[in-house]
Amino acid sequence: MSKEVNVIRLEDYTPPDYLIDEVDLHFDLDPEQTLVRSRLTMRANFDGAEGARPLRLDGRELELRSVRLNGRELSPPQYRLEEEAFVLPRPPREFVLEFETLIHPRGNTSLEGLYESGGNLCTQCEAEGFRKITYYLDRPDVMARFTTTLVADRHDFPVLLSNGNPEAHGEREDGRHWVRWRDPFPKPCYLFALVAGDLAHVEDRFTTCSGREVTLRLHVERHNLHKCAHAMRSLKRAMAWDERVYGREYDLDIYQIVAVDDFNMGAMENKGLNLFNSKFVLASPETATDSDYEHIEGVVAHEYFHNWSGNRVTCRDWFQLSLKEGFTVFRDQQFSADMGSAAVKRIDDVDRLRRYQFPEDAGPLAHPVRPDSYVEINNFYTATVYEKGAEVVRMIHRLLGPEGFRRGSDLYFERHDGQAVTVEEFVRAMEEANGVDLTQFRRWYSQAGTPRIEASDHYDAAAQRYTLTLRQSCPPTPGQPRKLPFHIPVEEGLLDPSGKELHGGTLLELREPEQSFHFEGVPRRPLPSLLRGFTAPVILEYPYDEAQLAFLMAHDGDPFNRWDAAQRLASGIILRLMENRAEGEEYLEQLVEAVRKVQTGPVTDPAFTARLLTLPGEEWLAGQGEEVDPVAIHRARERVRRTLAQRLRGGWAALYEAHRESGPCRLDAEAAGHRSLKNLSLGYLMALEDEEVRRGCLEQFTGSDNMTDTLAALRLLADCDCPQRQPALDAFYGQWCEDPLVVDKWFSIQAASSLPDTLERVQALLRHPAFNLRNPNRVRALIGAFSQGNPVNFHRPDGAGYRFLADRLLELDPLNPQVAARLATPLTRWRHLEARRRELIRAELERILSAARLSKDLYEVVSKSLA
Ligand code: 7MF
Ligand code: ZN
Repeated sequence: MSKEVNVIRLEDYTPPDYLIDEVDLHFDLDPEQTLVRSRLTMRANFDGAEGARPLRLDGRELELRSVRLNGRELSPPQYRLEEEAFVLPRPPREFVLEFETLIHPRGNTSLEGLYESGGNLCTQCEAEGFRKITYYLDRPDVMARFTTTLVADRHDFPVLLSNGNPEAHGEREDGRHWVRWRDPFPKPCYLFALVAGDLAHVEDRFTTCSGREVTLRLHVERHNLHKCAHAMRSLKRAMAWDERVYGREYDLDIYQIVAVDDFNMGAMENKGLNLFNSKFVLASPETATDSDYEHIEGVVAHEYFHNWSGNRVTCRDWFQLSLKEGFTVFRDQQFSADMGSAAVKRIDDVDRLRRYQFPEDAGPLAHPVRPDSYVEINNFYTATVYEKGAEVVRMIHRLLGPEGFRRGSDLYFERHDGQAVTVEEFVRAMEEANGVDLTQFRRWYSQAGTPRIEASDHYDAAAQRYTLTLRQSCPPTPGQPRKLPFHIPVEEGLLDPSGKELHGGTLLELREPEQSFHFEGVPRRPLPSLLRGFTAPVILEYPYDEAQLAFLMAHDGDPFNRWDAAQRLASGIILRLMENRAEGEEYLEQLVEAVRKVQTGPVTDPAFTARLLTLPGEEWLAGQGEEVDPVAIHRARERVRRTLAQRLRGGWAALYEAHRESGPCRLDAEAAGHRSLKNLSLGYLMALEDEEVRRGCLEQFTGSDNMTDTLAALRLLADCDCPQRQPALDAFYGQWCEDPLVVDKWFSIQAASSLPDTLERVQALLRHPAFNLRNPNRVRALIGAFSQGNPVNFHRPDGAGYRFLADRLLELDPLNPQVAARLATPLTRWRHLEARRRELIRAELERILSAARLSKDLYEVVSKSLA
């Protein structure tokens, strides 16, 4: 590490020396220059007998105009300004500090703090953005009551919003008006928000379980008013669900959501005033896909659930991020499972975990769910903290059962309401409410890496006894060469040769490095179905042969394991074909027959069947091997896809026809399931490279009345070198060029195409008038889709894909370091690649590192990747 960086460590945590009880904020808003006045009512939080301690308030890029202590203006050396702090050497024990600072929203391209988006002003403060607004104790264990007064031009900014309930408003002579908001709940400053703009809204009401009336408002640009219904419906469902399942009621008179086009992340749970990336709010059947609808429901619920898991009970420090994020992701997953098909939801969540979190846990940036150090906290909003954190909460839920978990969550919310706490308090509430000991289980929070379980078995026919032996291990991760054994819940079932369950649903608790479990009275040698429902975030290996996997795929009583068996079967075959091993061909026959069985069998849940027939992703396949060539993986997978297409052509055509809807598009989950199976079938048919199929695909593209079918067809056309390709892409752009969220889909489809000239096309699209490096959605749609969603082209053997990404990172970093650091992820995933590509990536990482001015964000990701 050449650069001097400040490493923040969990072990260094100390409580704040000063607390803030009340904050009075006053904003004189203007895009060029905003005057912020703050009045902080503060007191010492240490024993006075020790003498005074200096007060250090965080602040970044602020222009200090004046500061008063108890009404008296201060000047240096009464205070001191540092690069990122205001220091008062000897404050009294109780005092009022008043600041006047200037900030410049229009010049703020980092989209953190107060910034401008589409002519409106808005804020993003999590994790440490508030310090870019005014001097403050910018840490989550300082909780204060906020009052916020917004003053702005009435014409440009008719709508003025902040946290809490509206209290007063008025007009001024000079064409400006003002609104005052008061939030009665003490909160850390990361939950602060303001919005000023020319926005329209839709309004609804929700009556809480105790009979209180809550006003719900969704603020969007006027031309998007017709795209709000789904988000509003999702919000009301989430509110009712949290009352029913967790006994949690909303607590203010009003709940508002604002859609913003320039937003670094998905959304933000600011108290009473959520800010959303417009992509997770706006939907209409013509412009949004079924998966957009699902994501919107999930994100709206996630942010709403934070009102309790995050806001009423918040985090003591940022090492505890998973306390609110892991728990809230688990809650939104439970909610979505209740709203639709639970089996499909579980498959999608696990698929996501394996695709994003497993590689993180196996790479140079691996860290525990509760990290013990960081350089830039924004880099720790990771799949590990979120998705693995949710799996850890899910394991507690599984170990305690739904009622026990509810007892634990009730105790947690009641005991810690209004507090800033740690993961430890969460686990302890679960323990105490249930009289259990989770000491060993806590290792899930402190040890990184994906544990492996090797399963083996033995059947004693004479004694009718079946013995299952599980051995666990966990690979070394940065800073953690050796691991202690985890407490792992493993649900199992035993199948007899007819497919009947001999024994099912038992939860085995693996605690030792190696442990055997005995099953008595087993009449025949059973086939084990292991880790049903994916009860733990581990890699479980058992020496299944292809016939056994095909059997489980058809007969397992657990739908998740049916899917998992299909994935195992297909992965094994693809990897063997890649290594040119002869038995690959033979096993391919078994896959064809297994797929034929599914194709011709009864379909009860089409969305599930679609998952069952989807081949494992290239990233996941790559993660299975070492010294991997991503191009070879792509070819082997395509080969399997083509074989399934050719051998089962009639079956795919029949499925396609059977799941076509008649009449106008319906938006319910059932209709969406049919579309997913229909479009999967079309995908196989398109692998035939058949002119008639292409015409049919174009017909679907042209004739569709919904974005799901349109986009599925366009994606397939964009992936084939055929005459229909360019006209379809042009027509799509022509129709949707006014809608940036749809244009993003157009960028992504082209960037994800497996055609050989894709990188050159992506480079040309950088100069397209609709592309804008300052907008995170555009960046992710084009550059992100290429580098994260197109392995065969990103990993071009000449290294041009890596060079392209590194160039973009260097351009983006000075504008928006958070997004740049996140976009760098594909360059951190080199460990499993073959030597030449590893070297090419290393060279690009070194080139980035040698750049003159690198942000902390990008520096941390790149330097850790090289270590
Ligand atoms: C659903 O967690 C799941 C995860 C931080 C920003 C939203 O509520 C959030 C914010 C990031 C990454 C993922 C999500 C969020 C953020 C997210 C959104 C919806 N507190 Br960074
Ligand atoms: Zn969250």
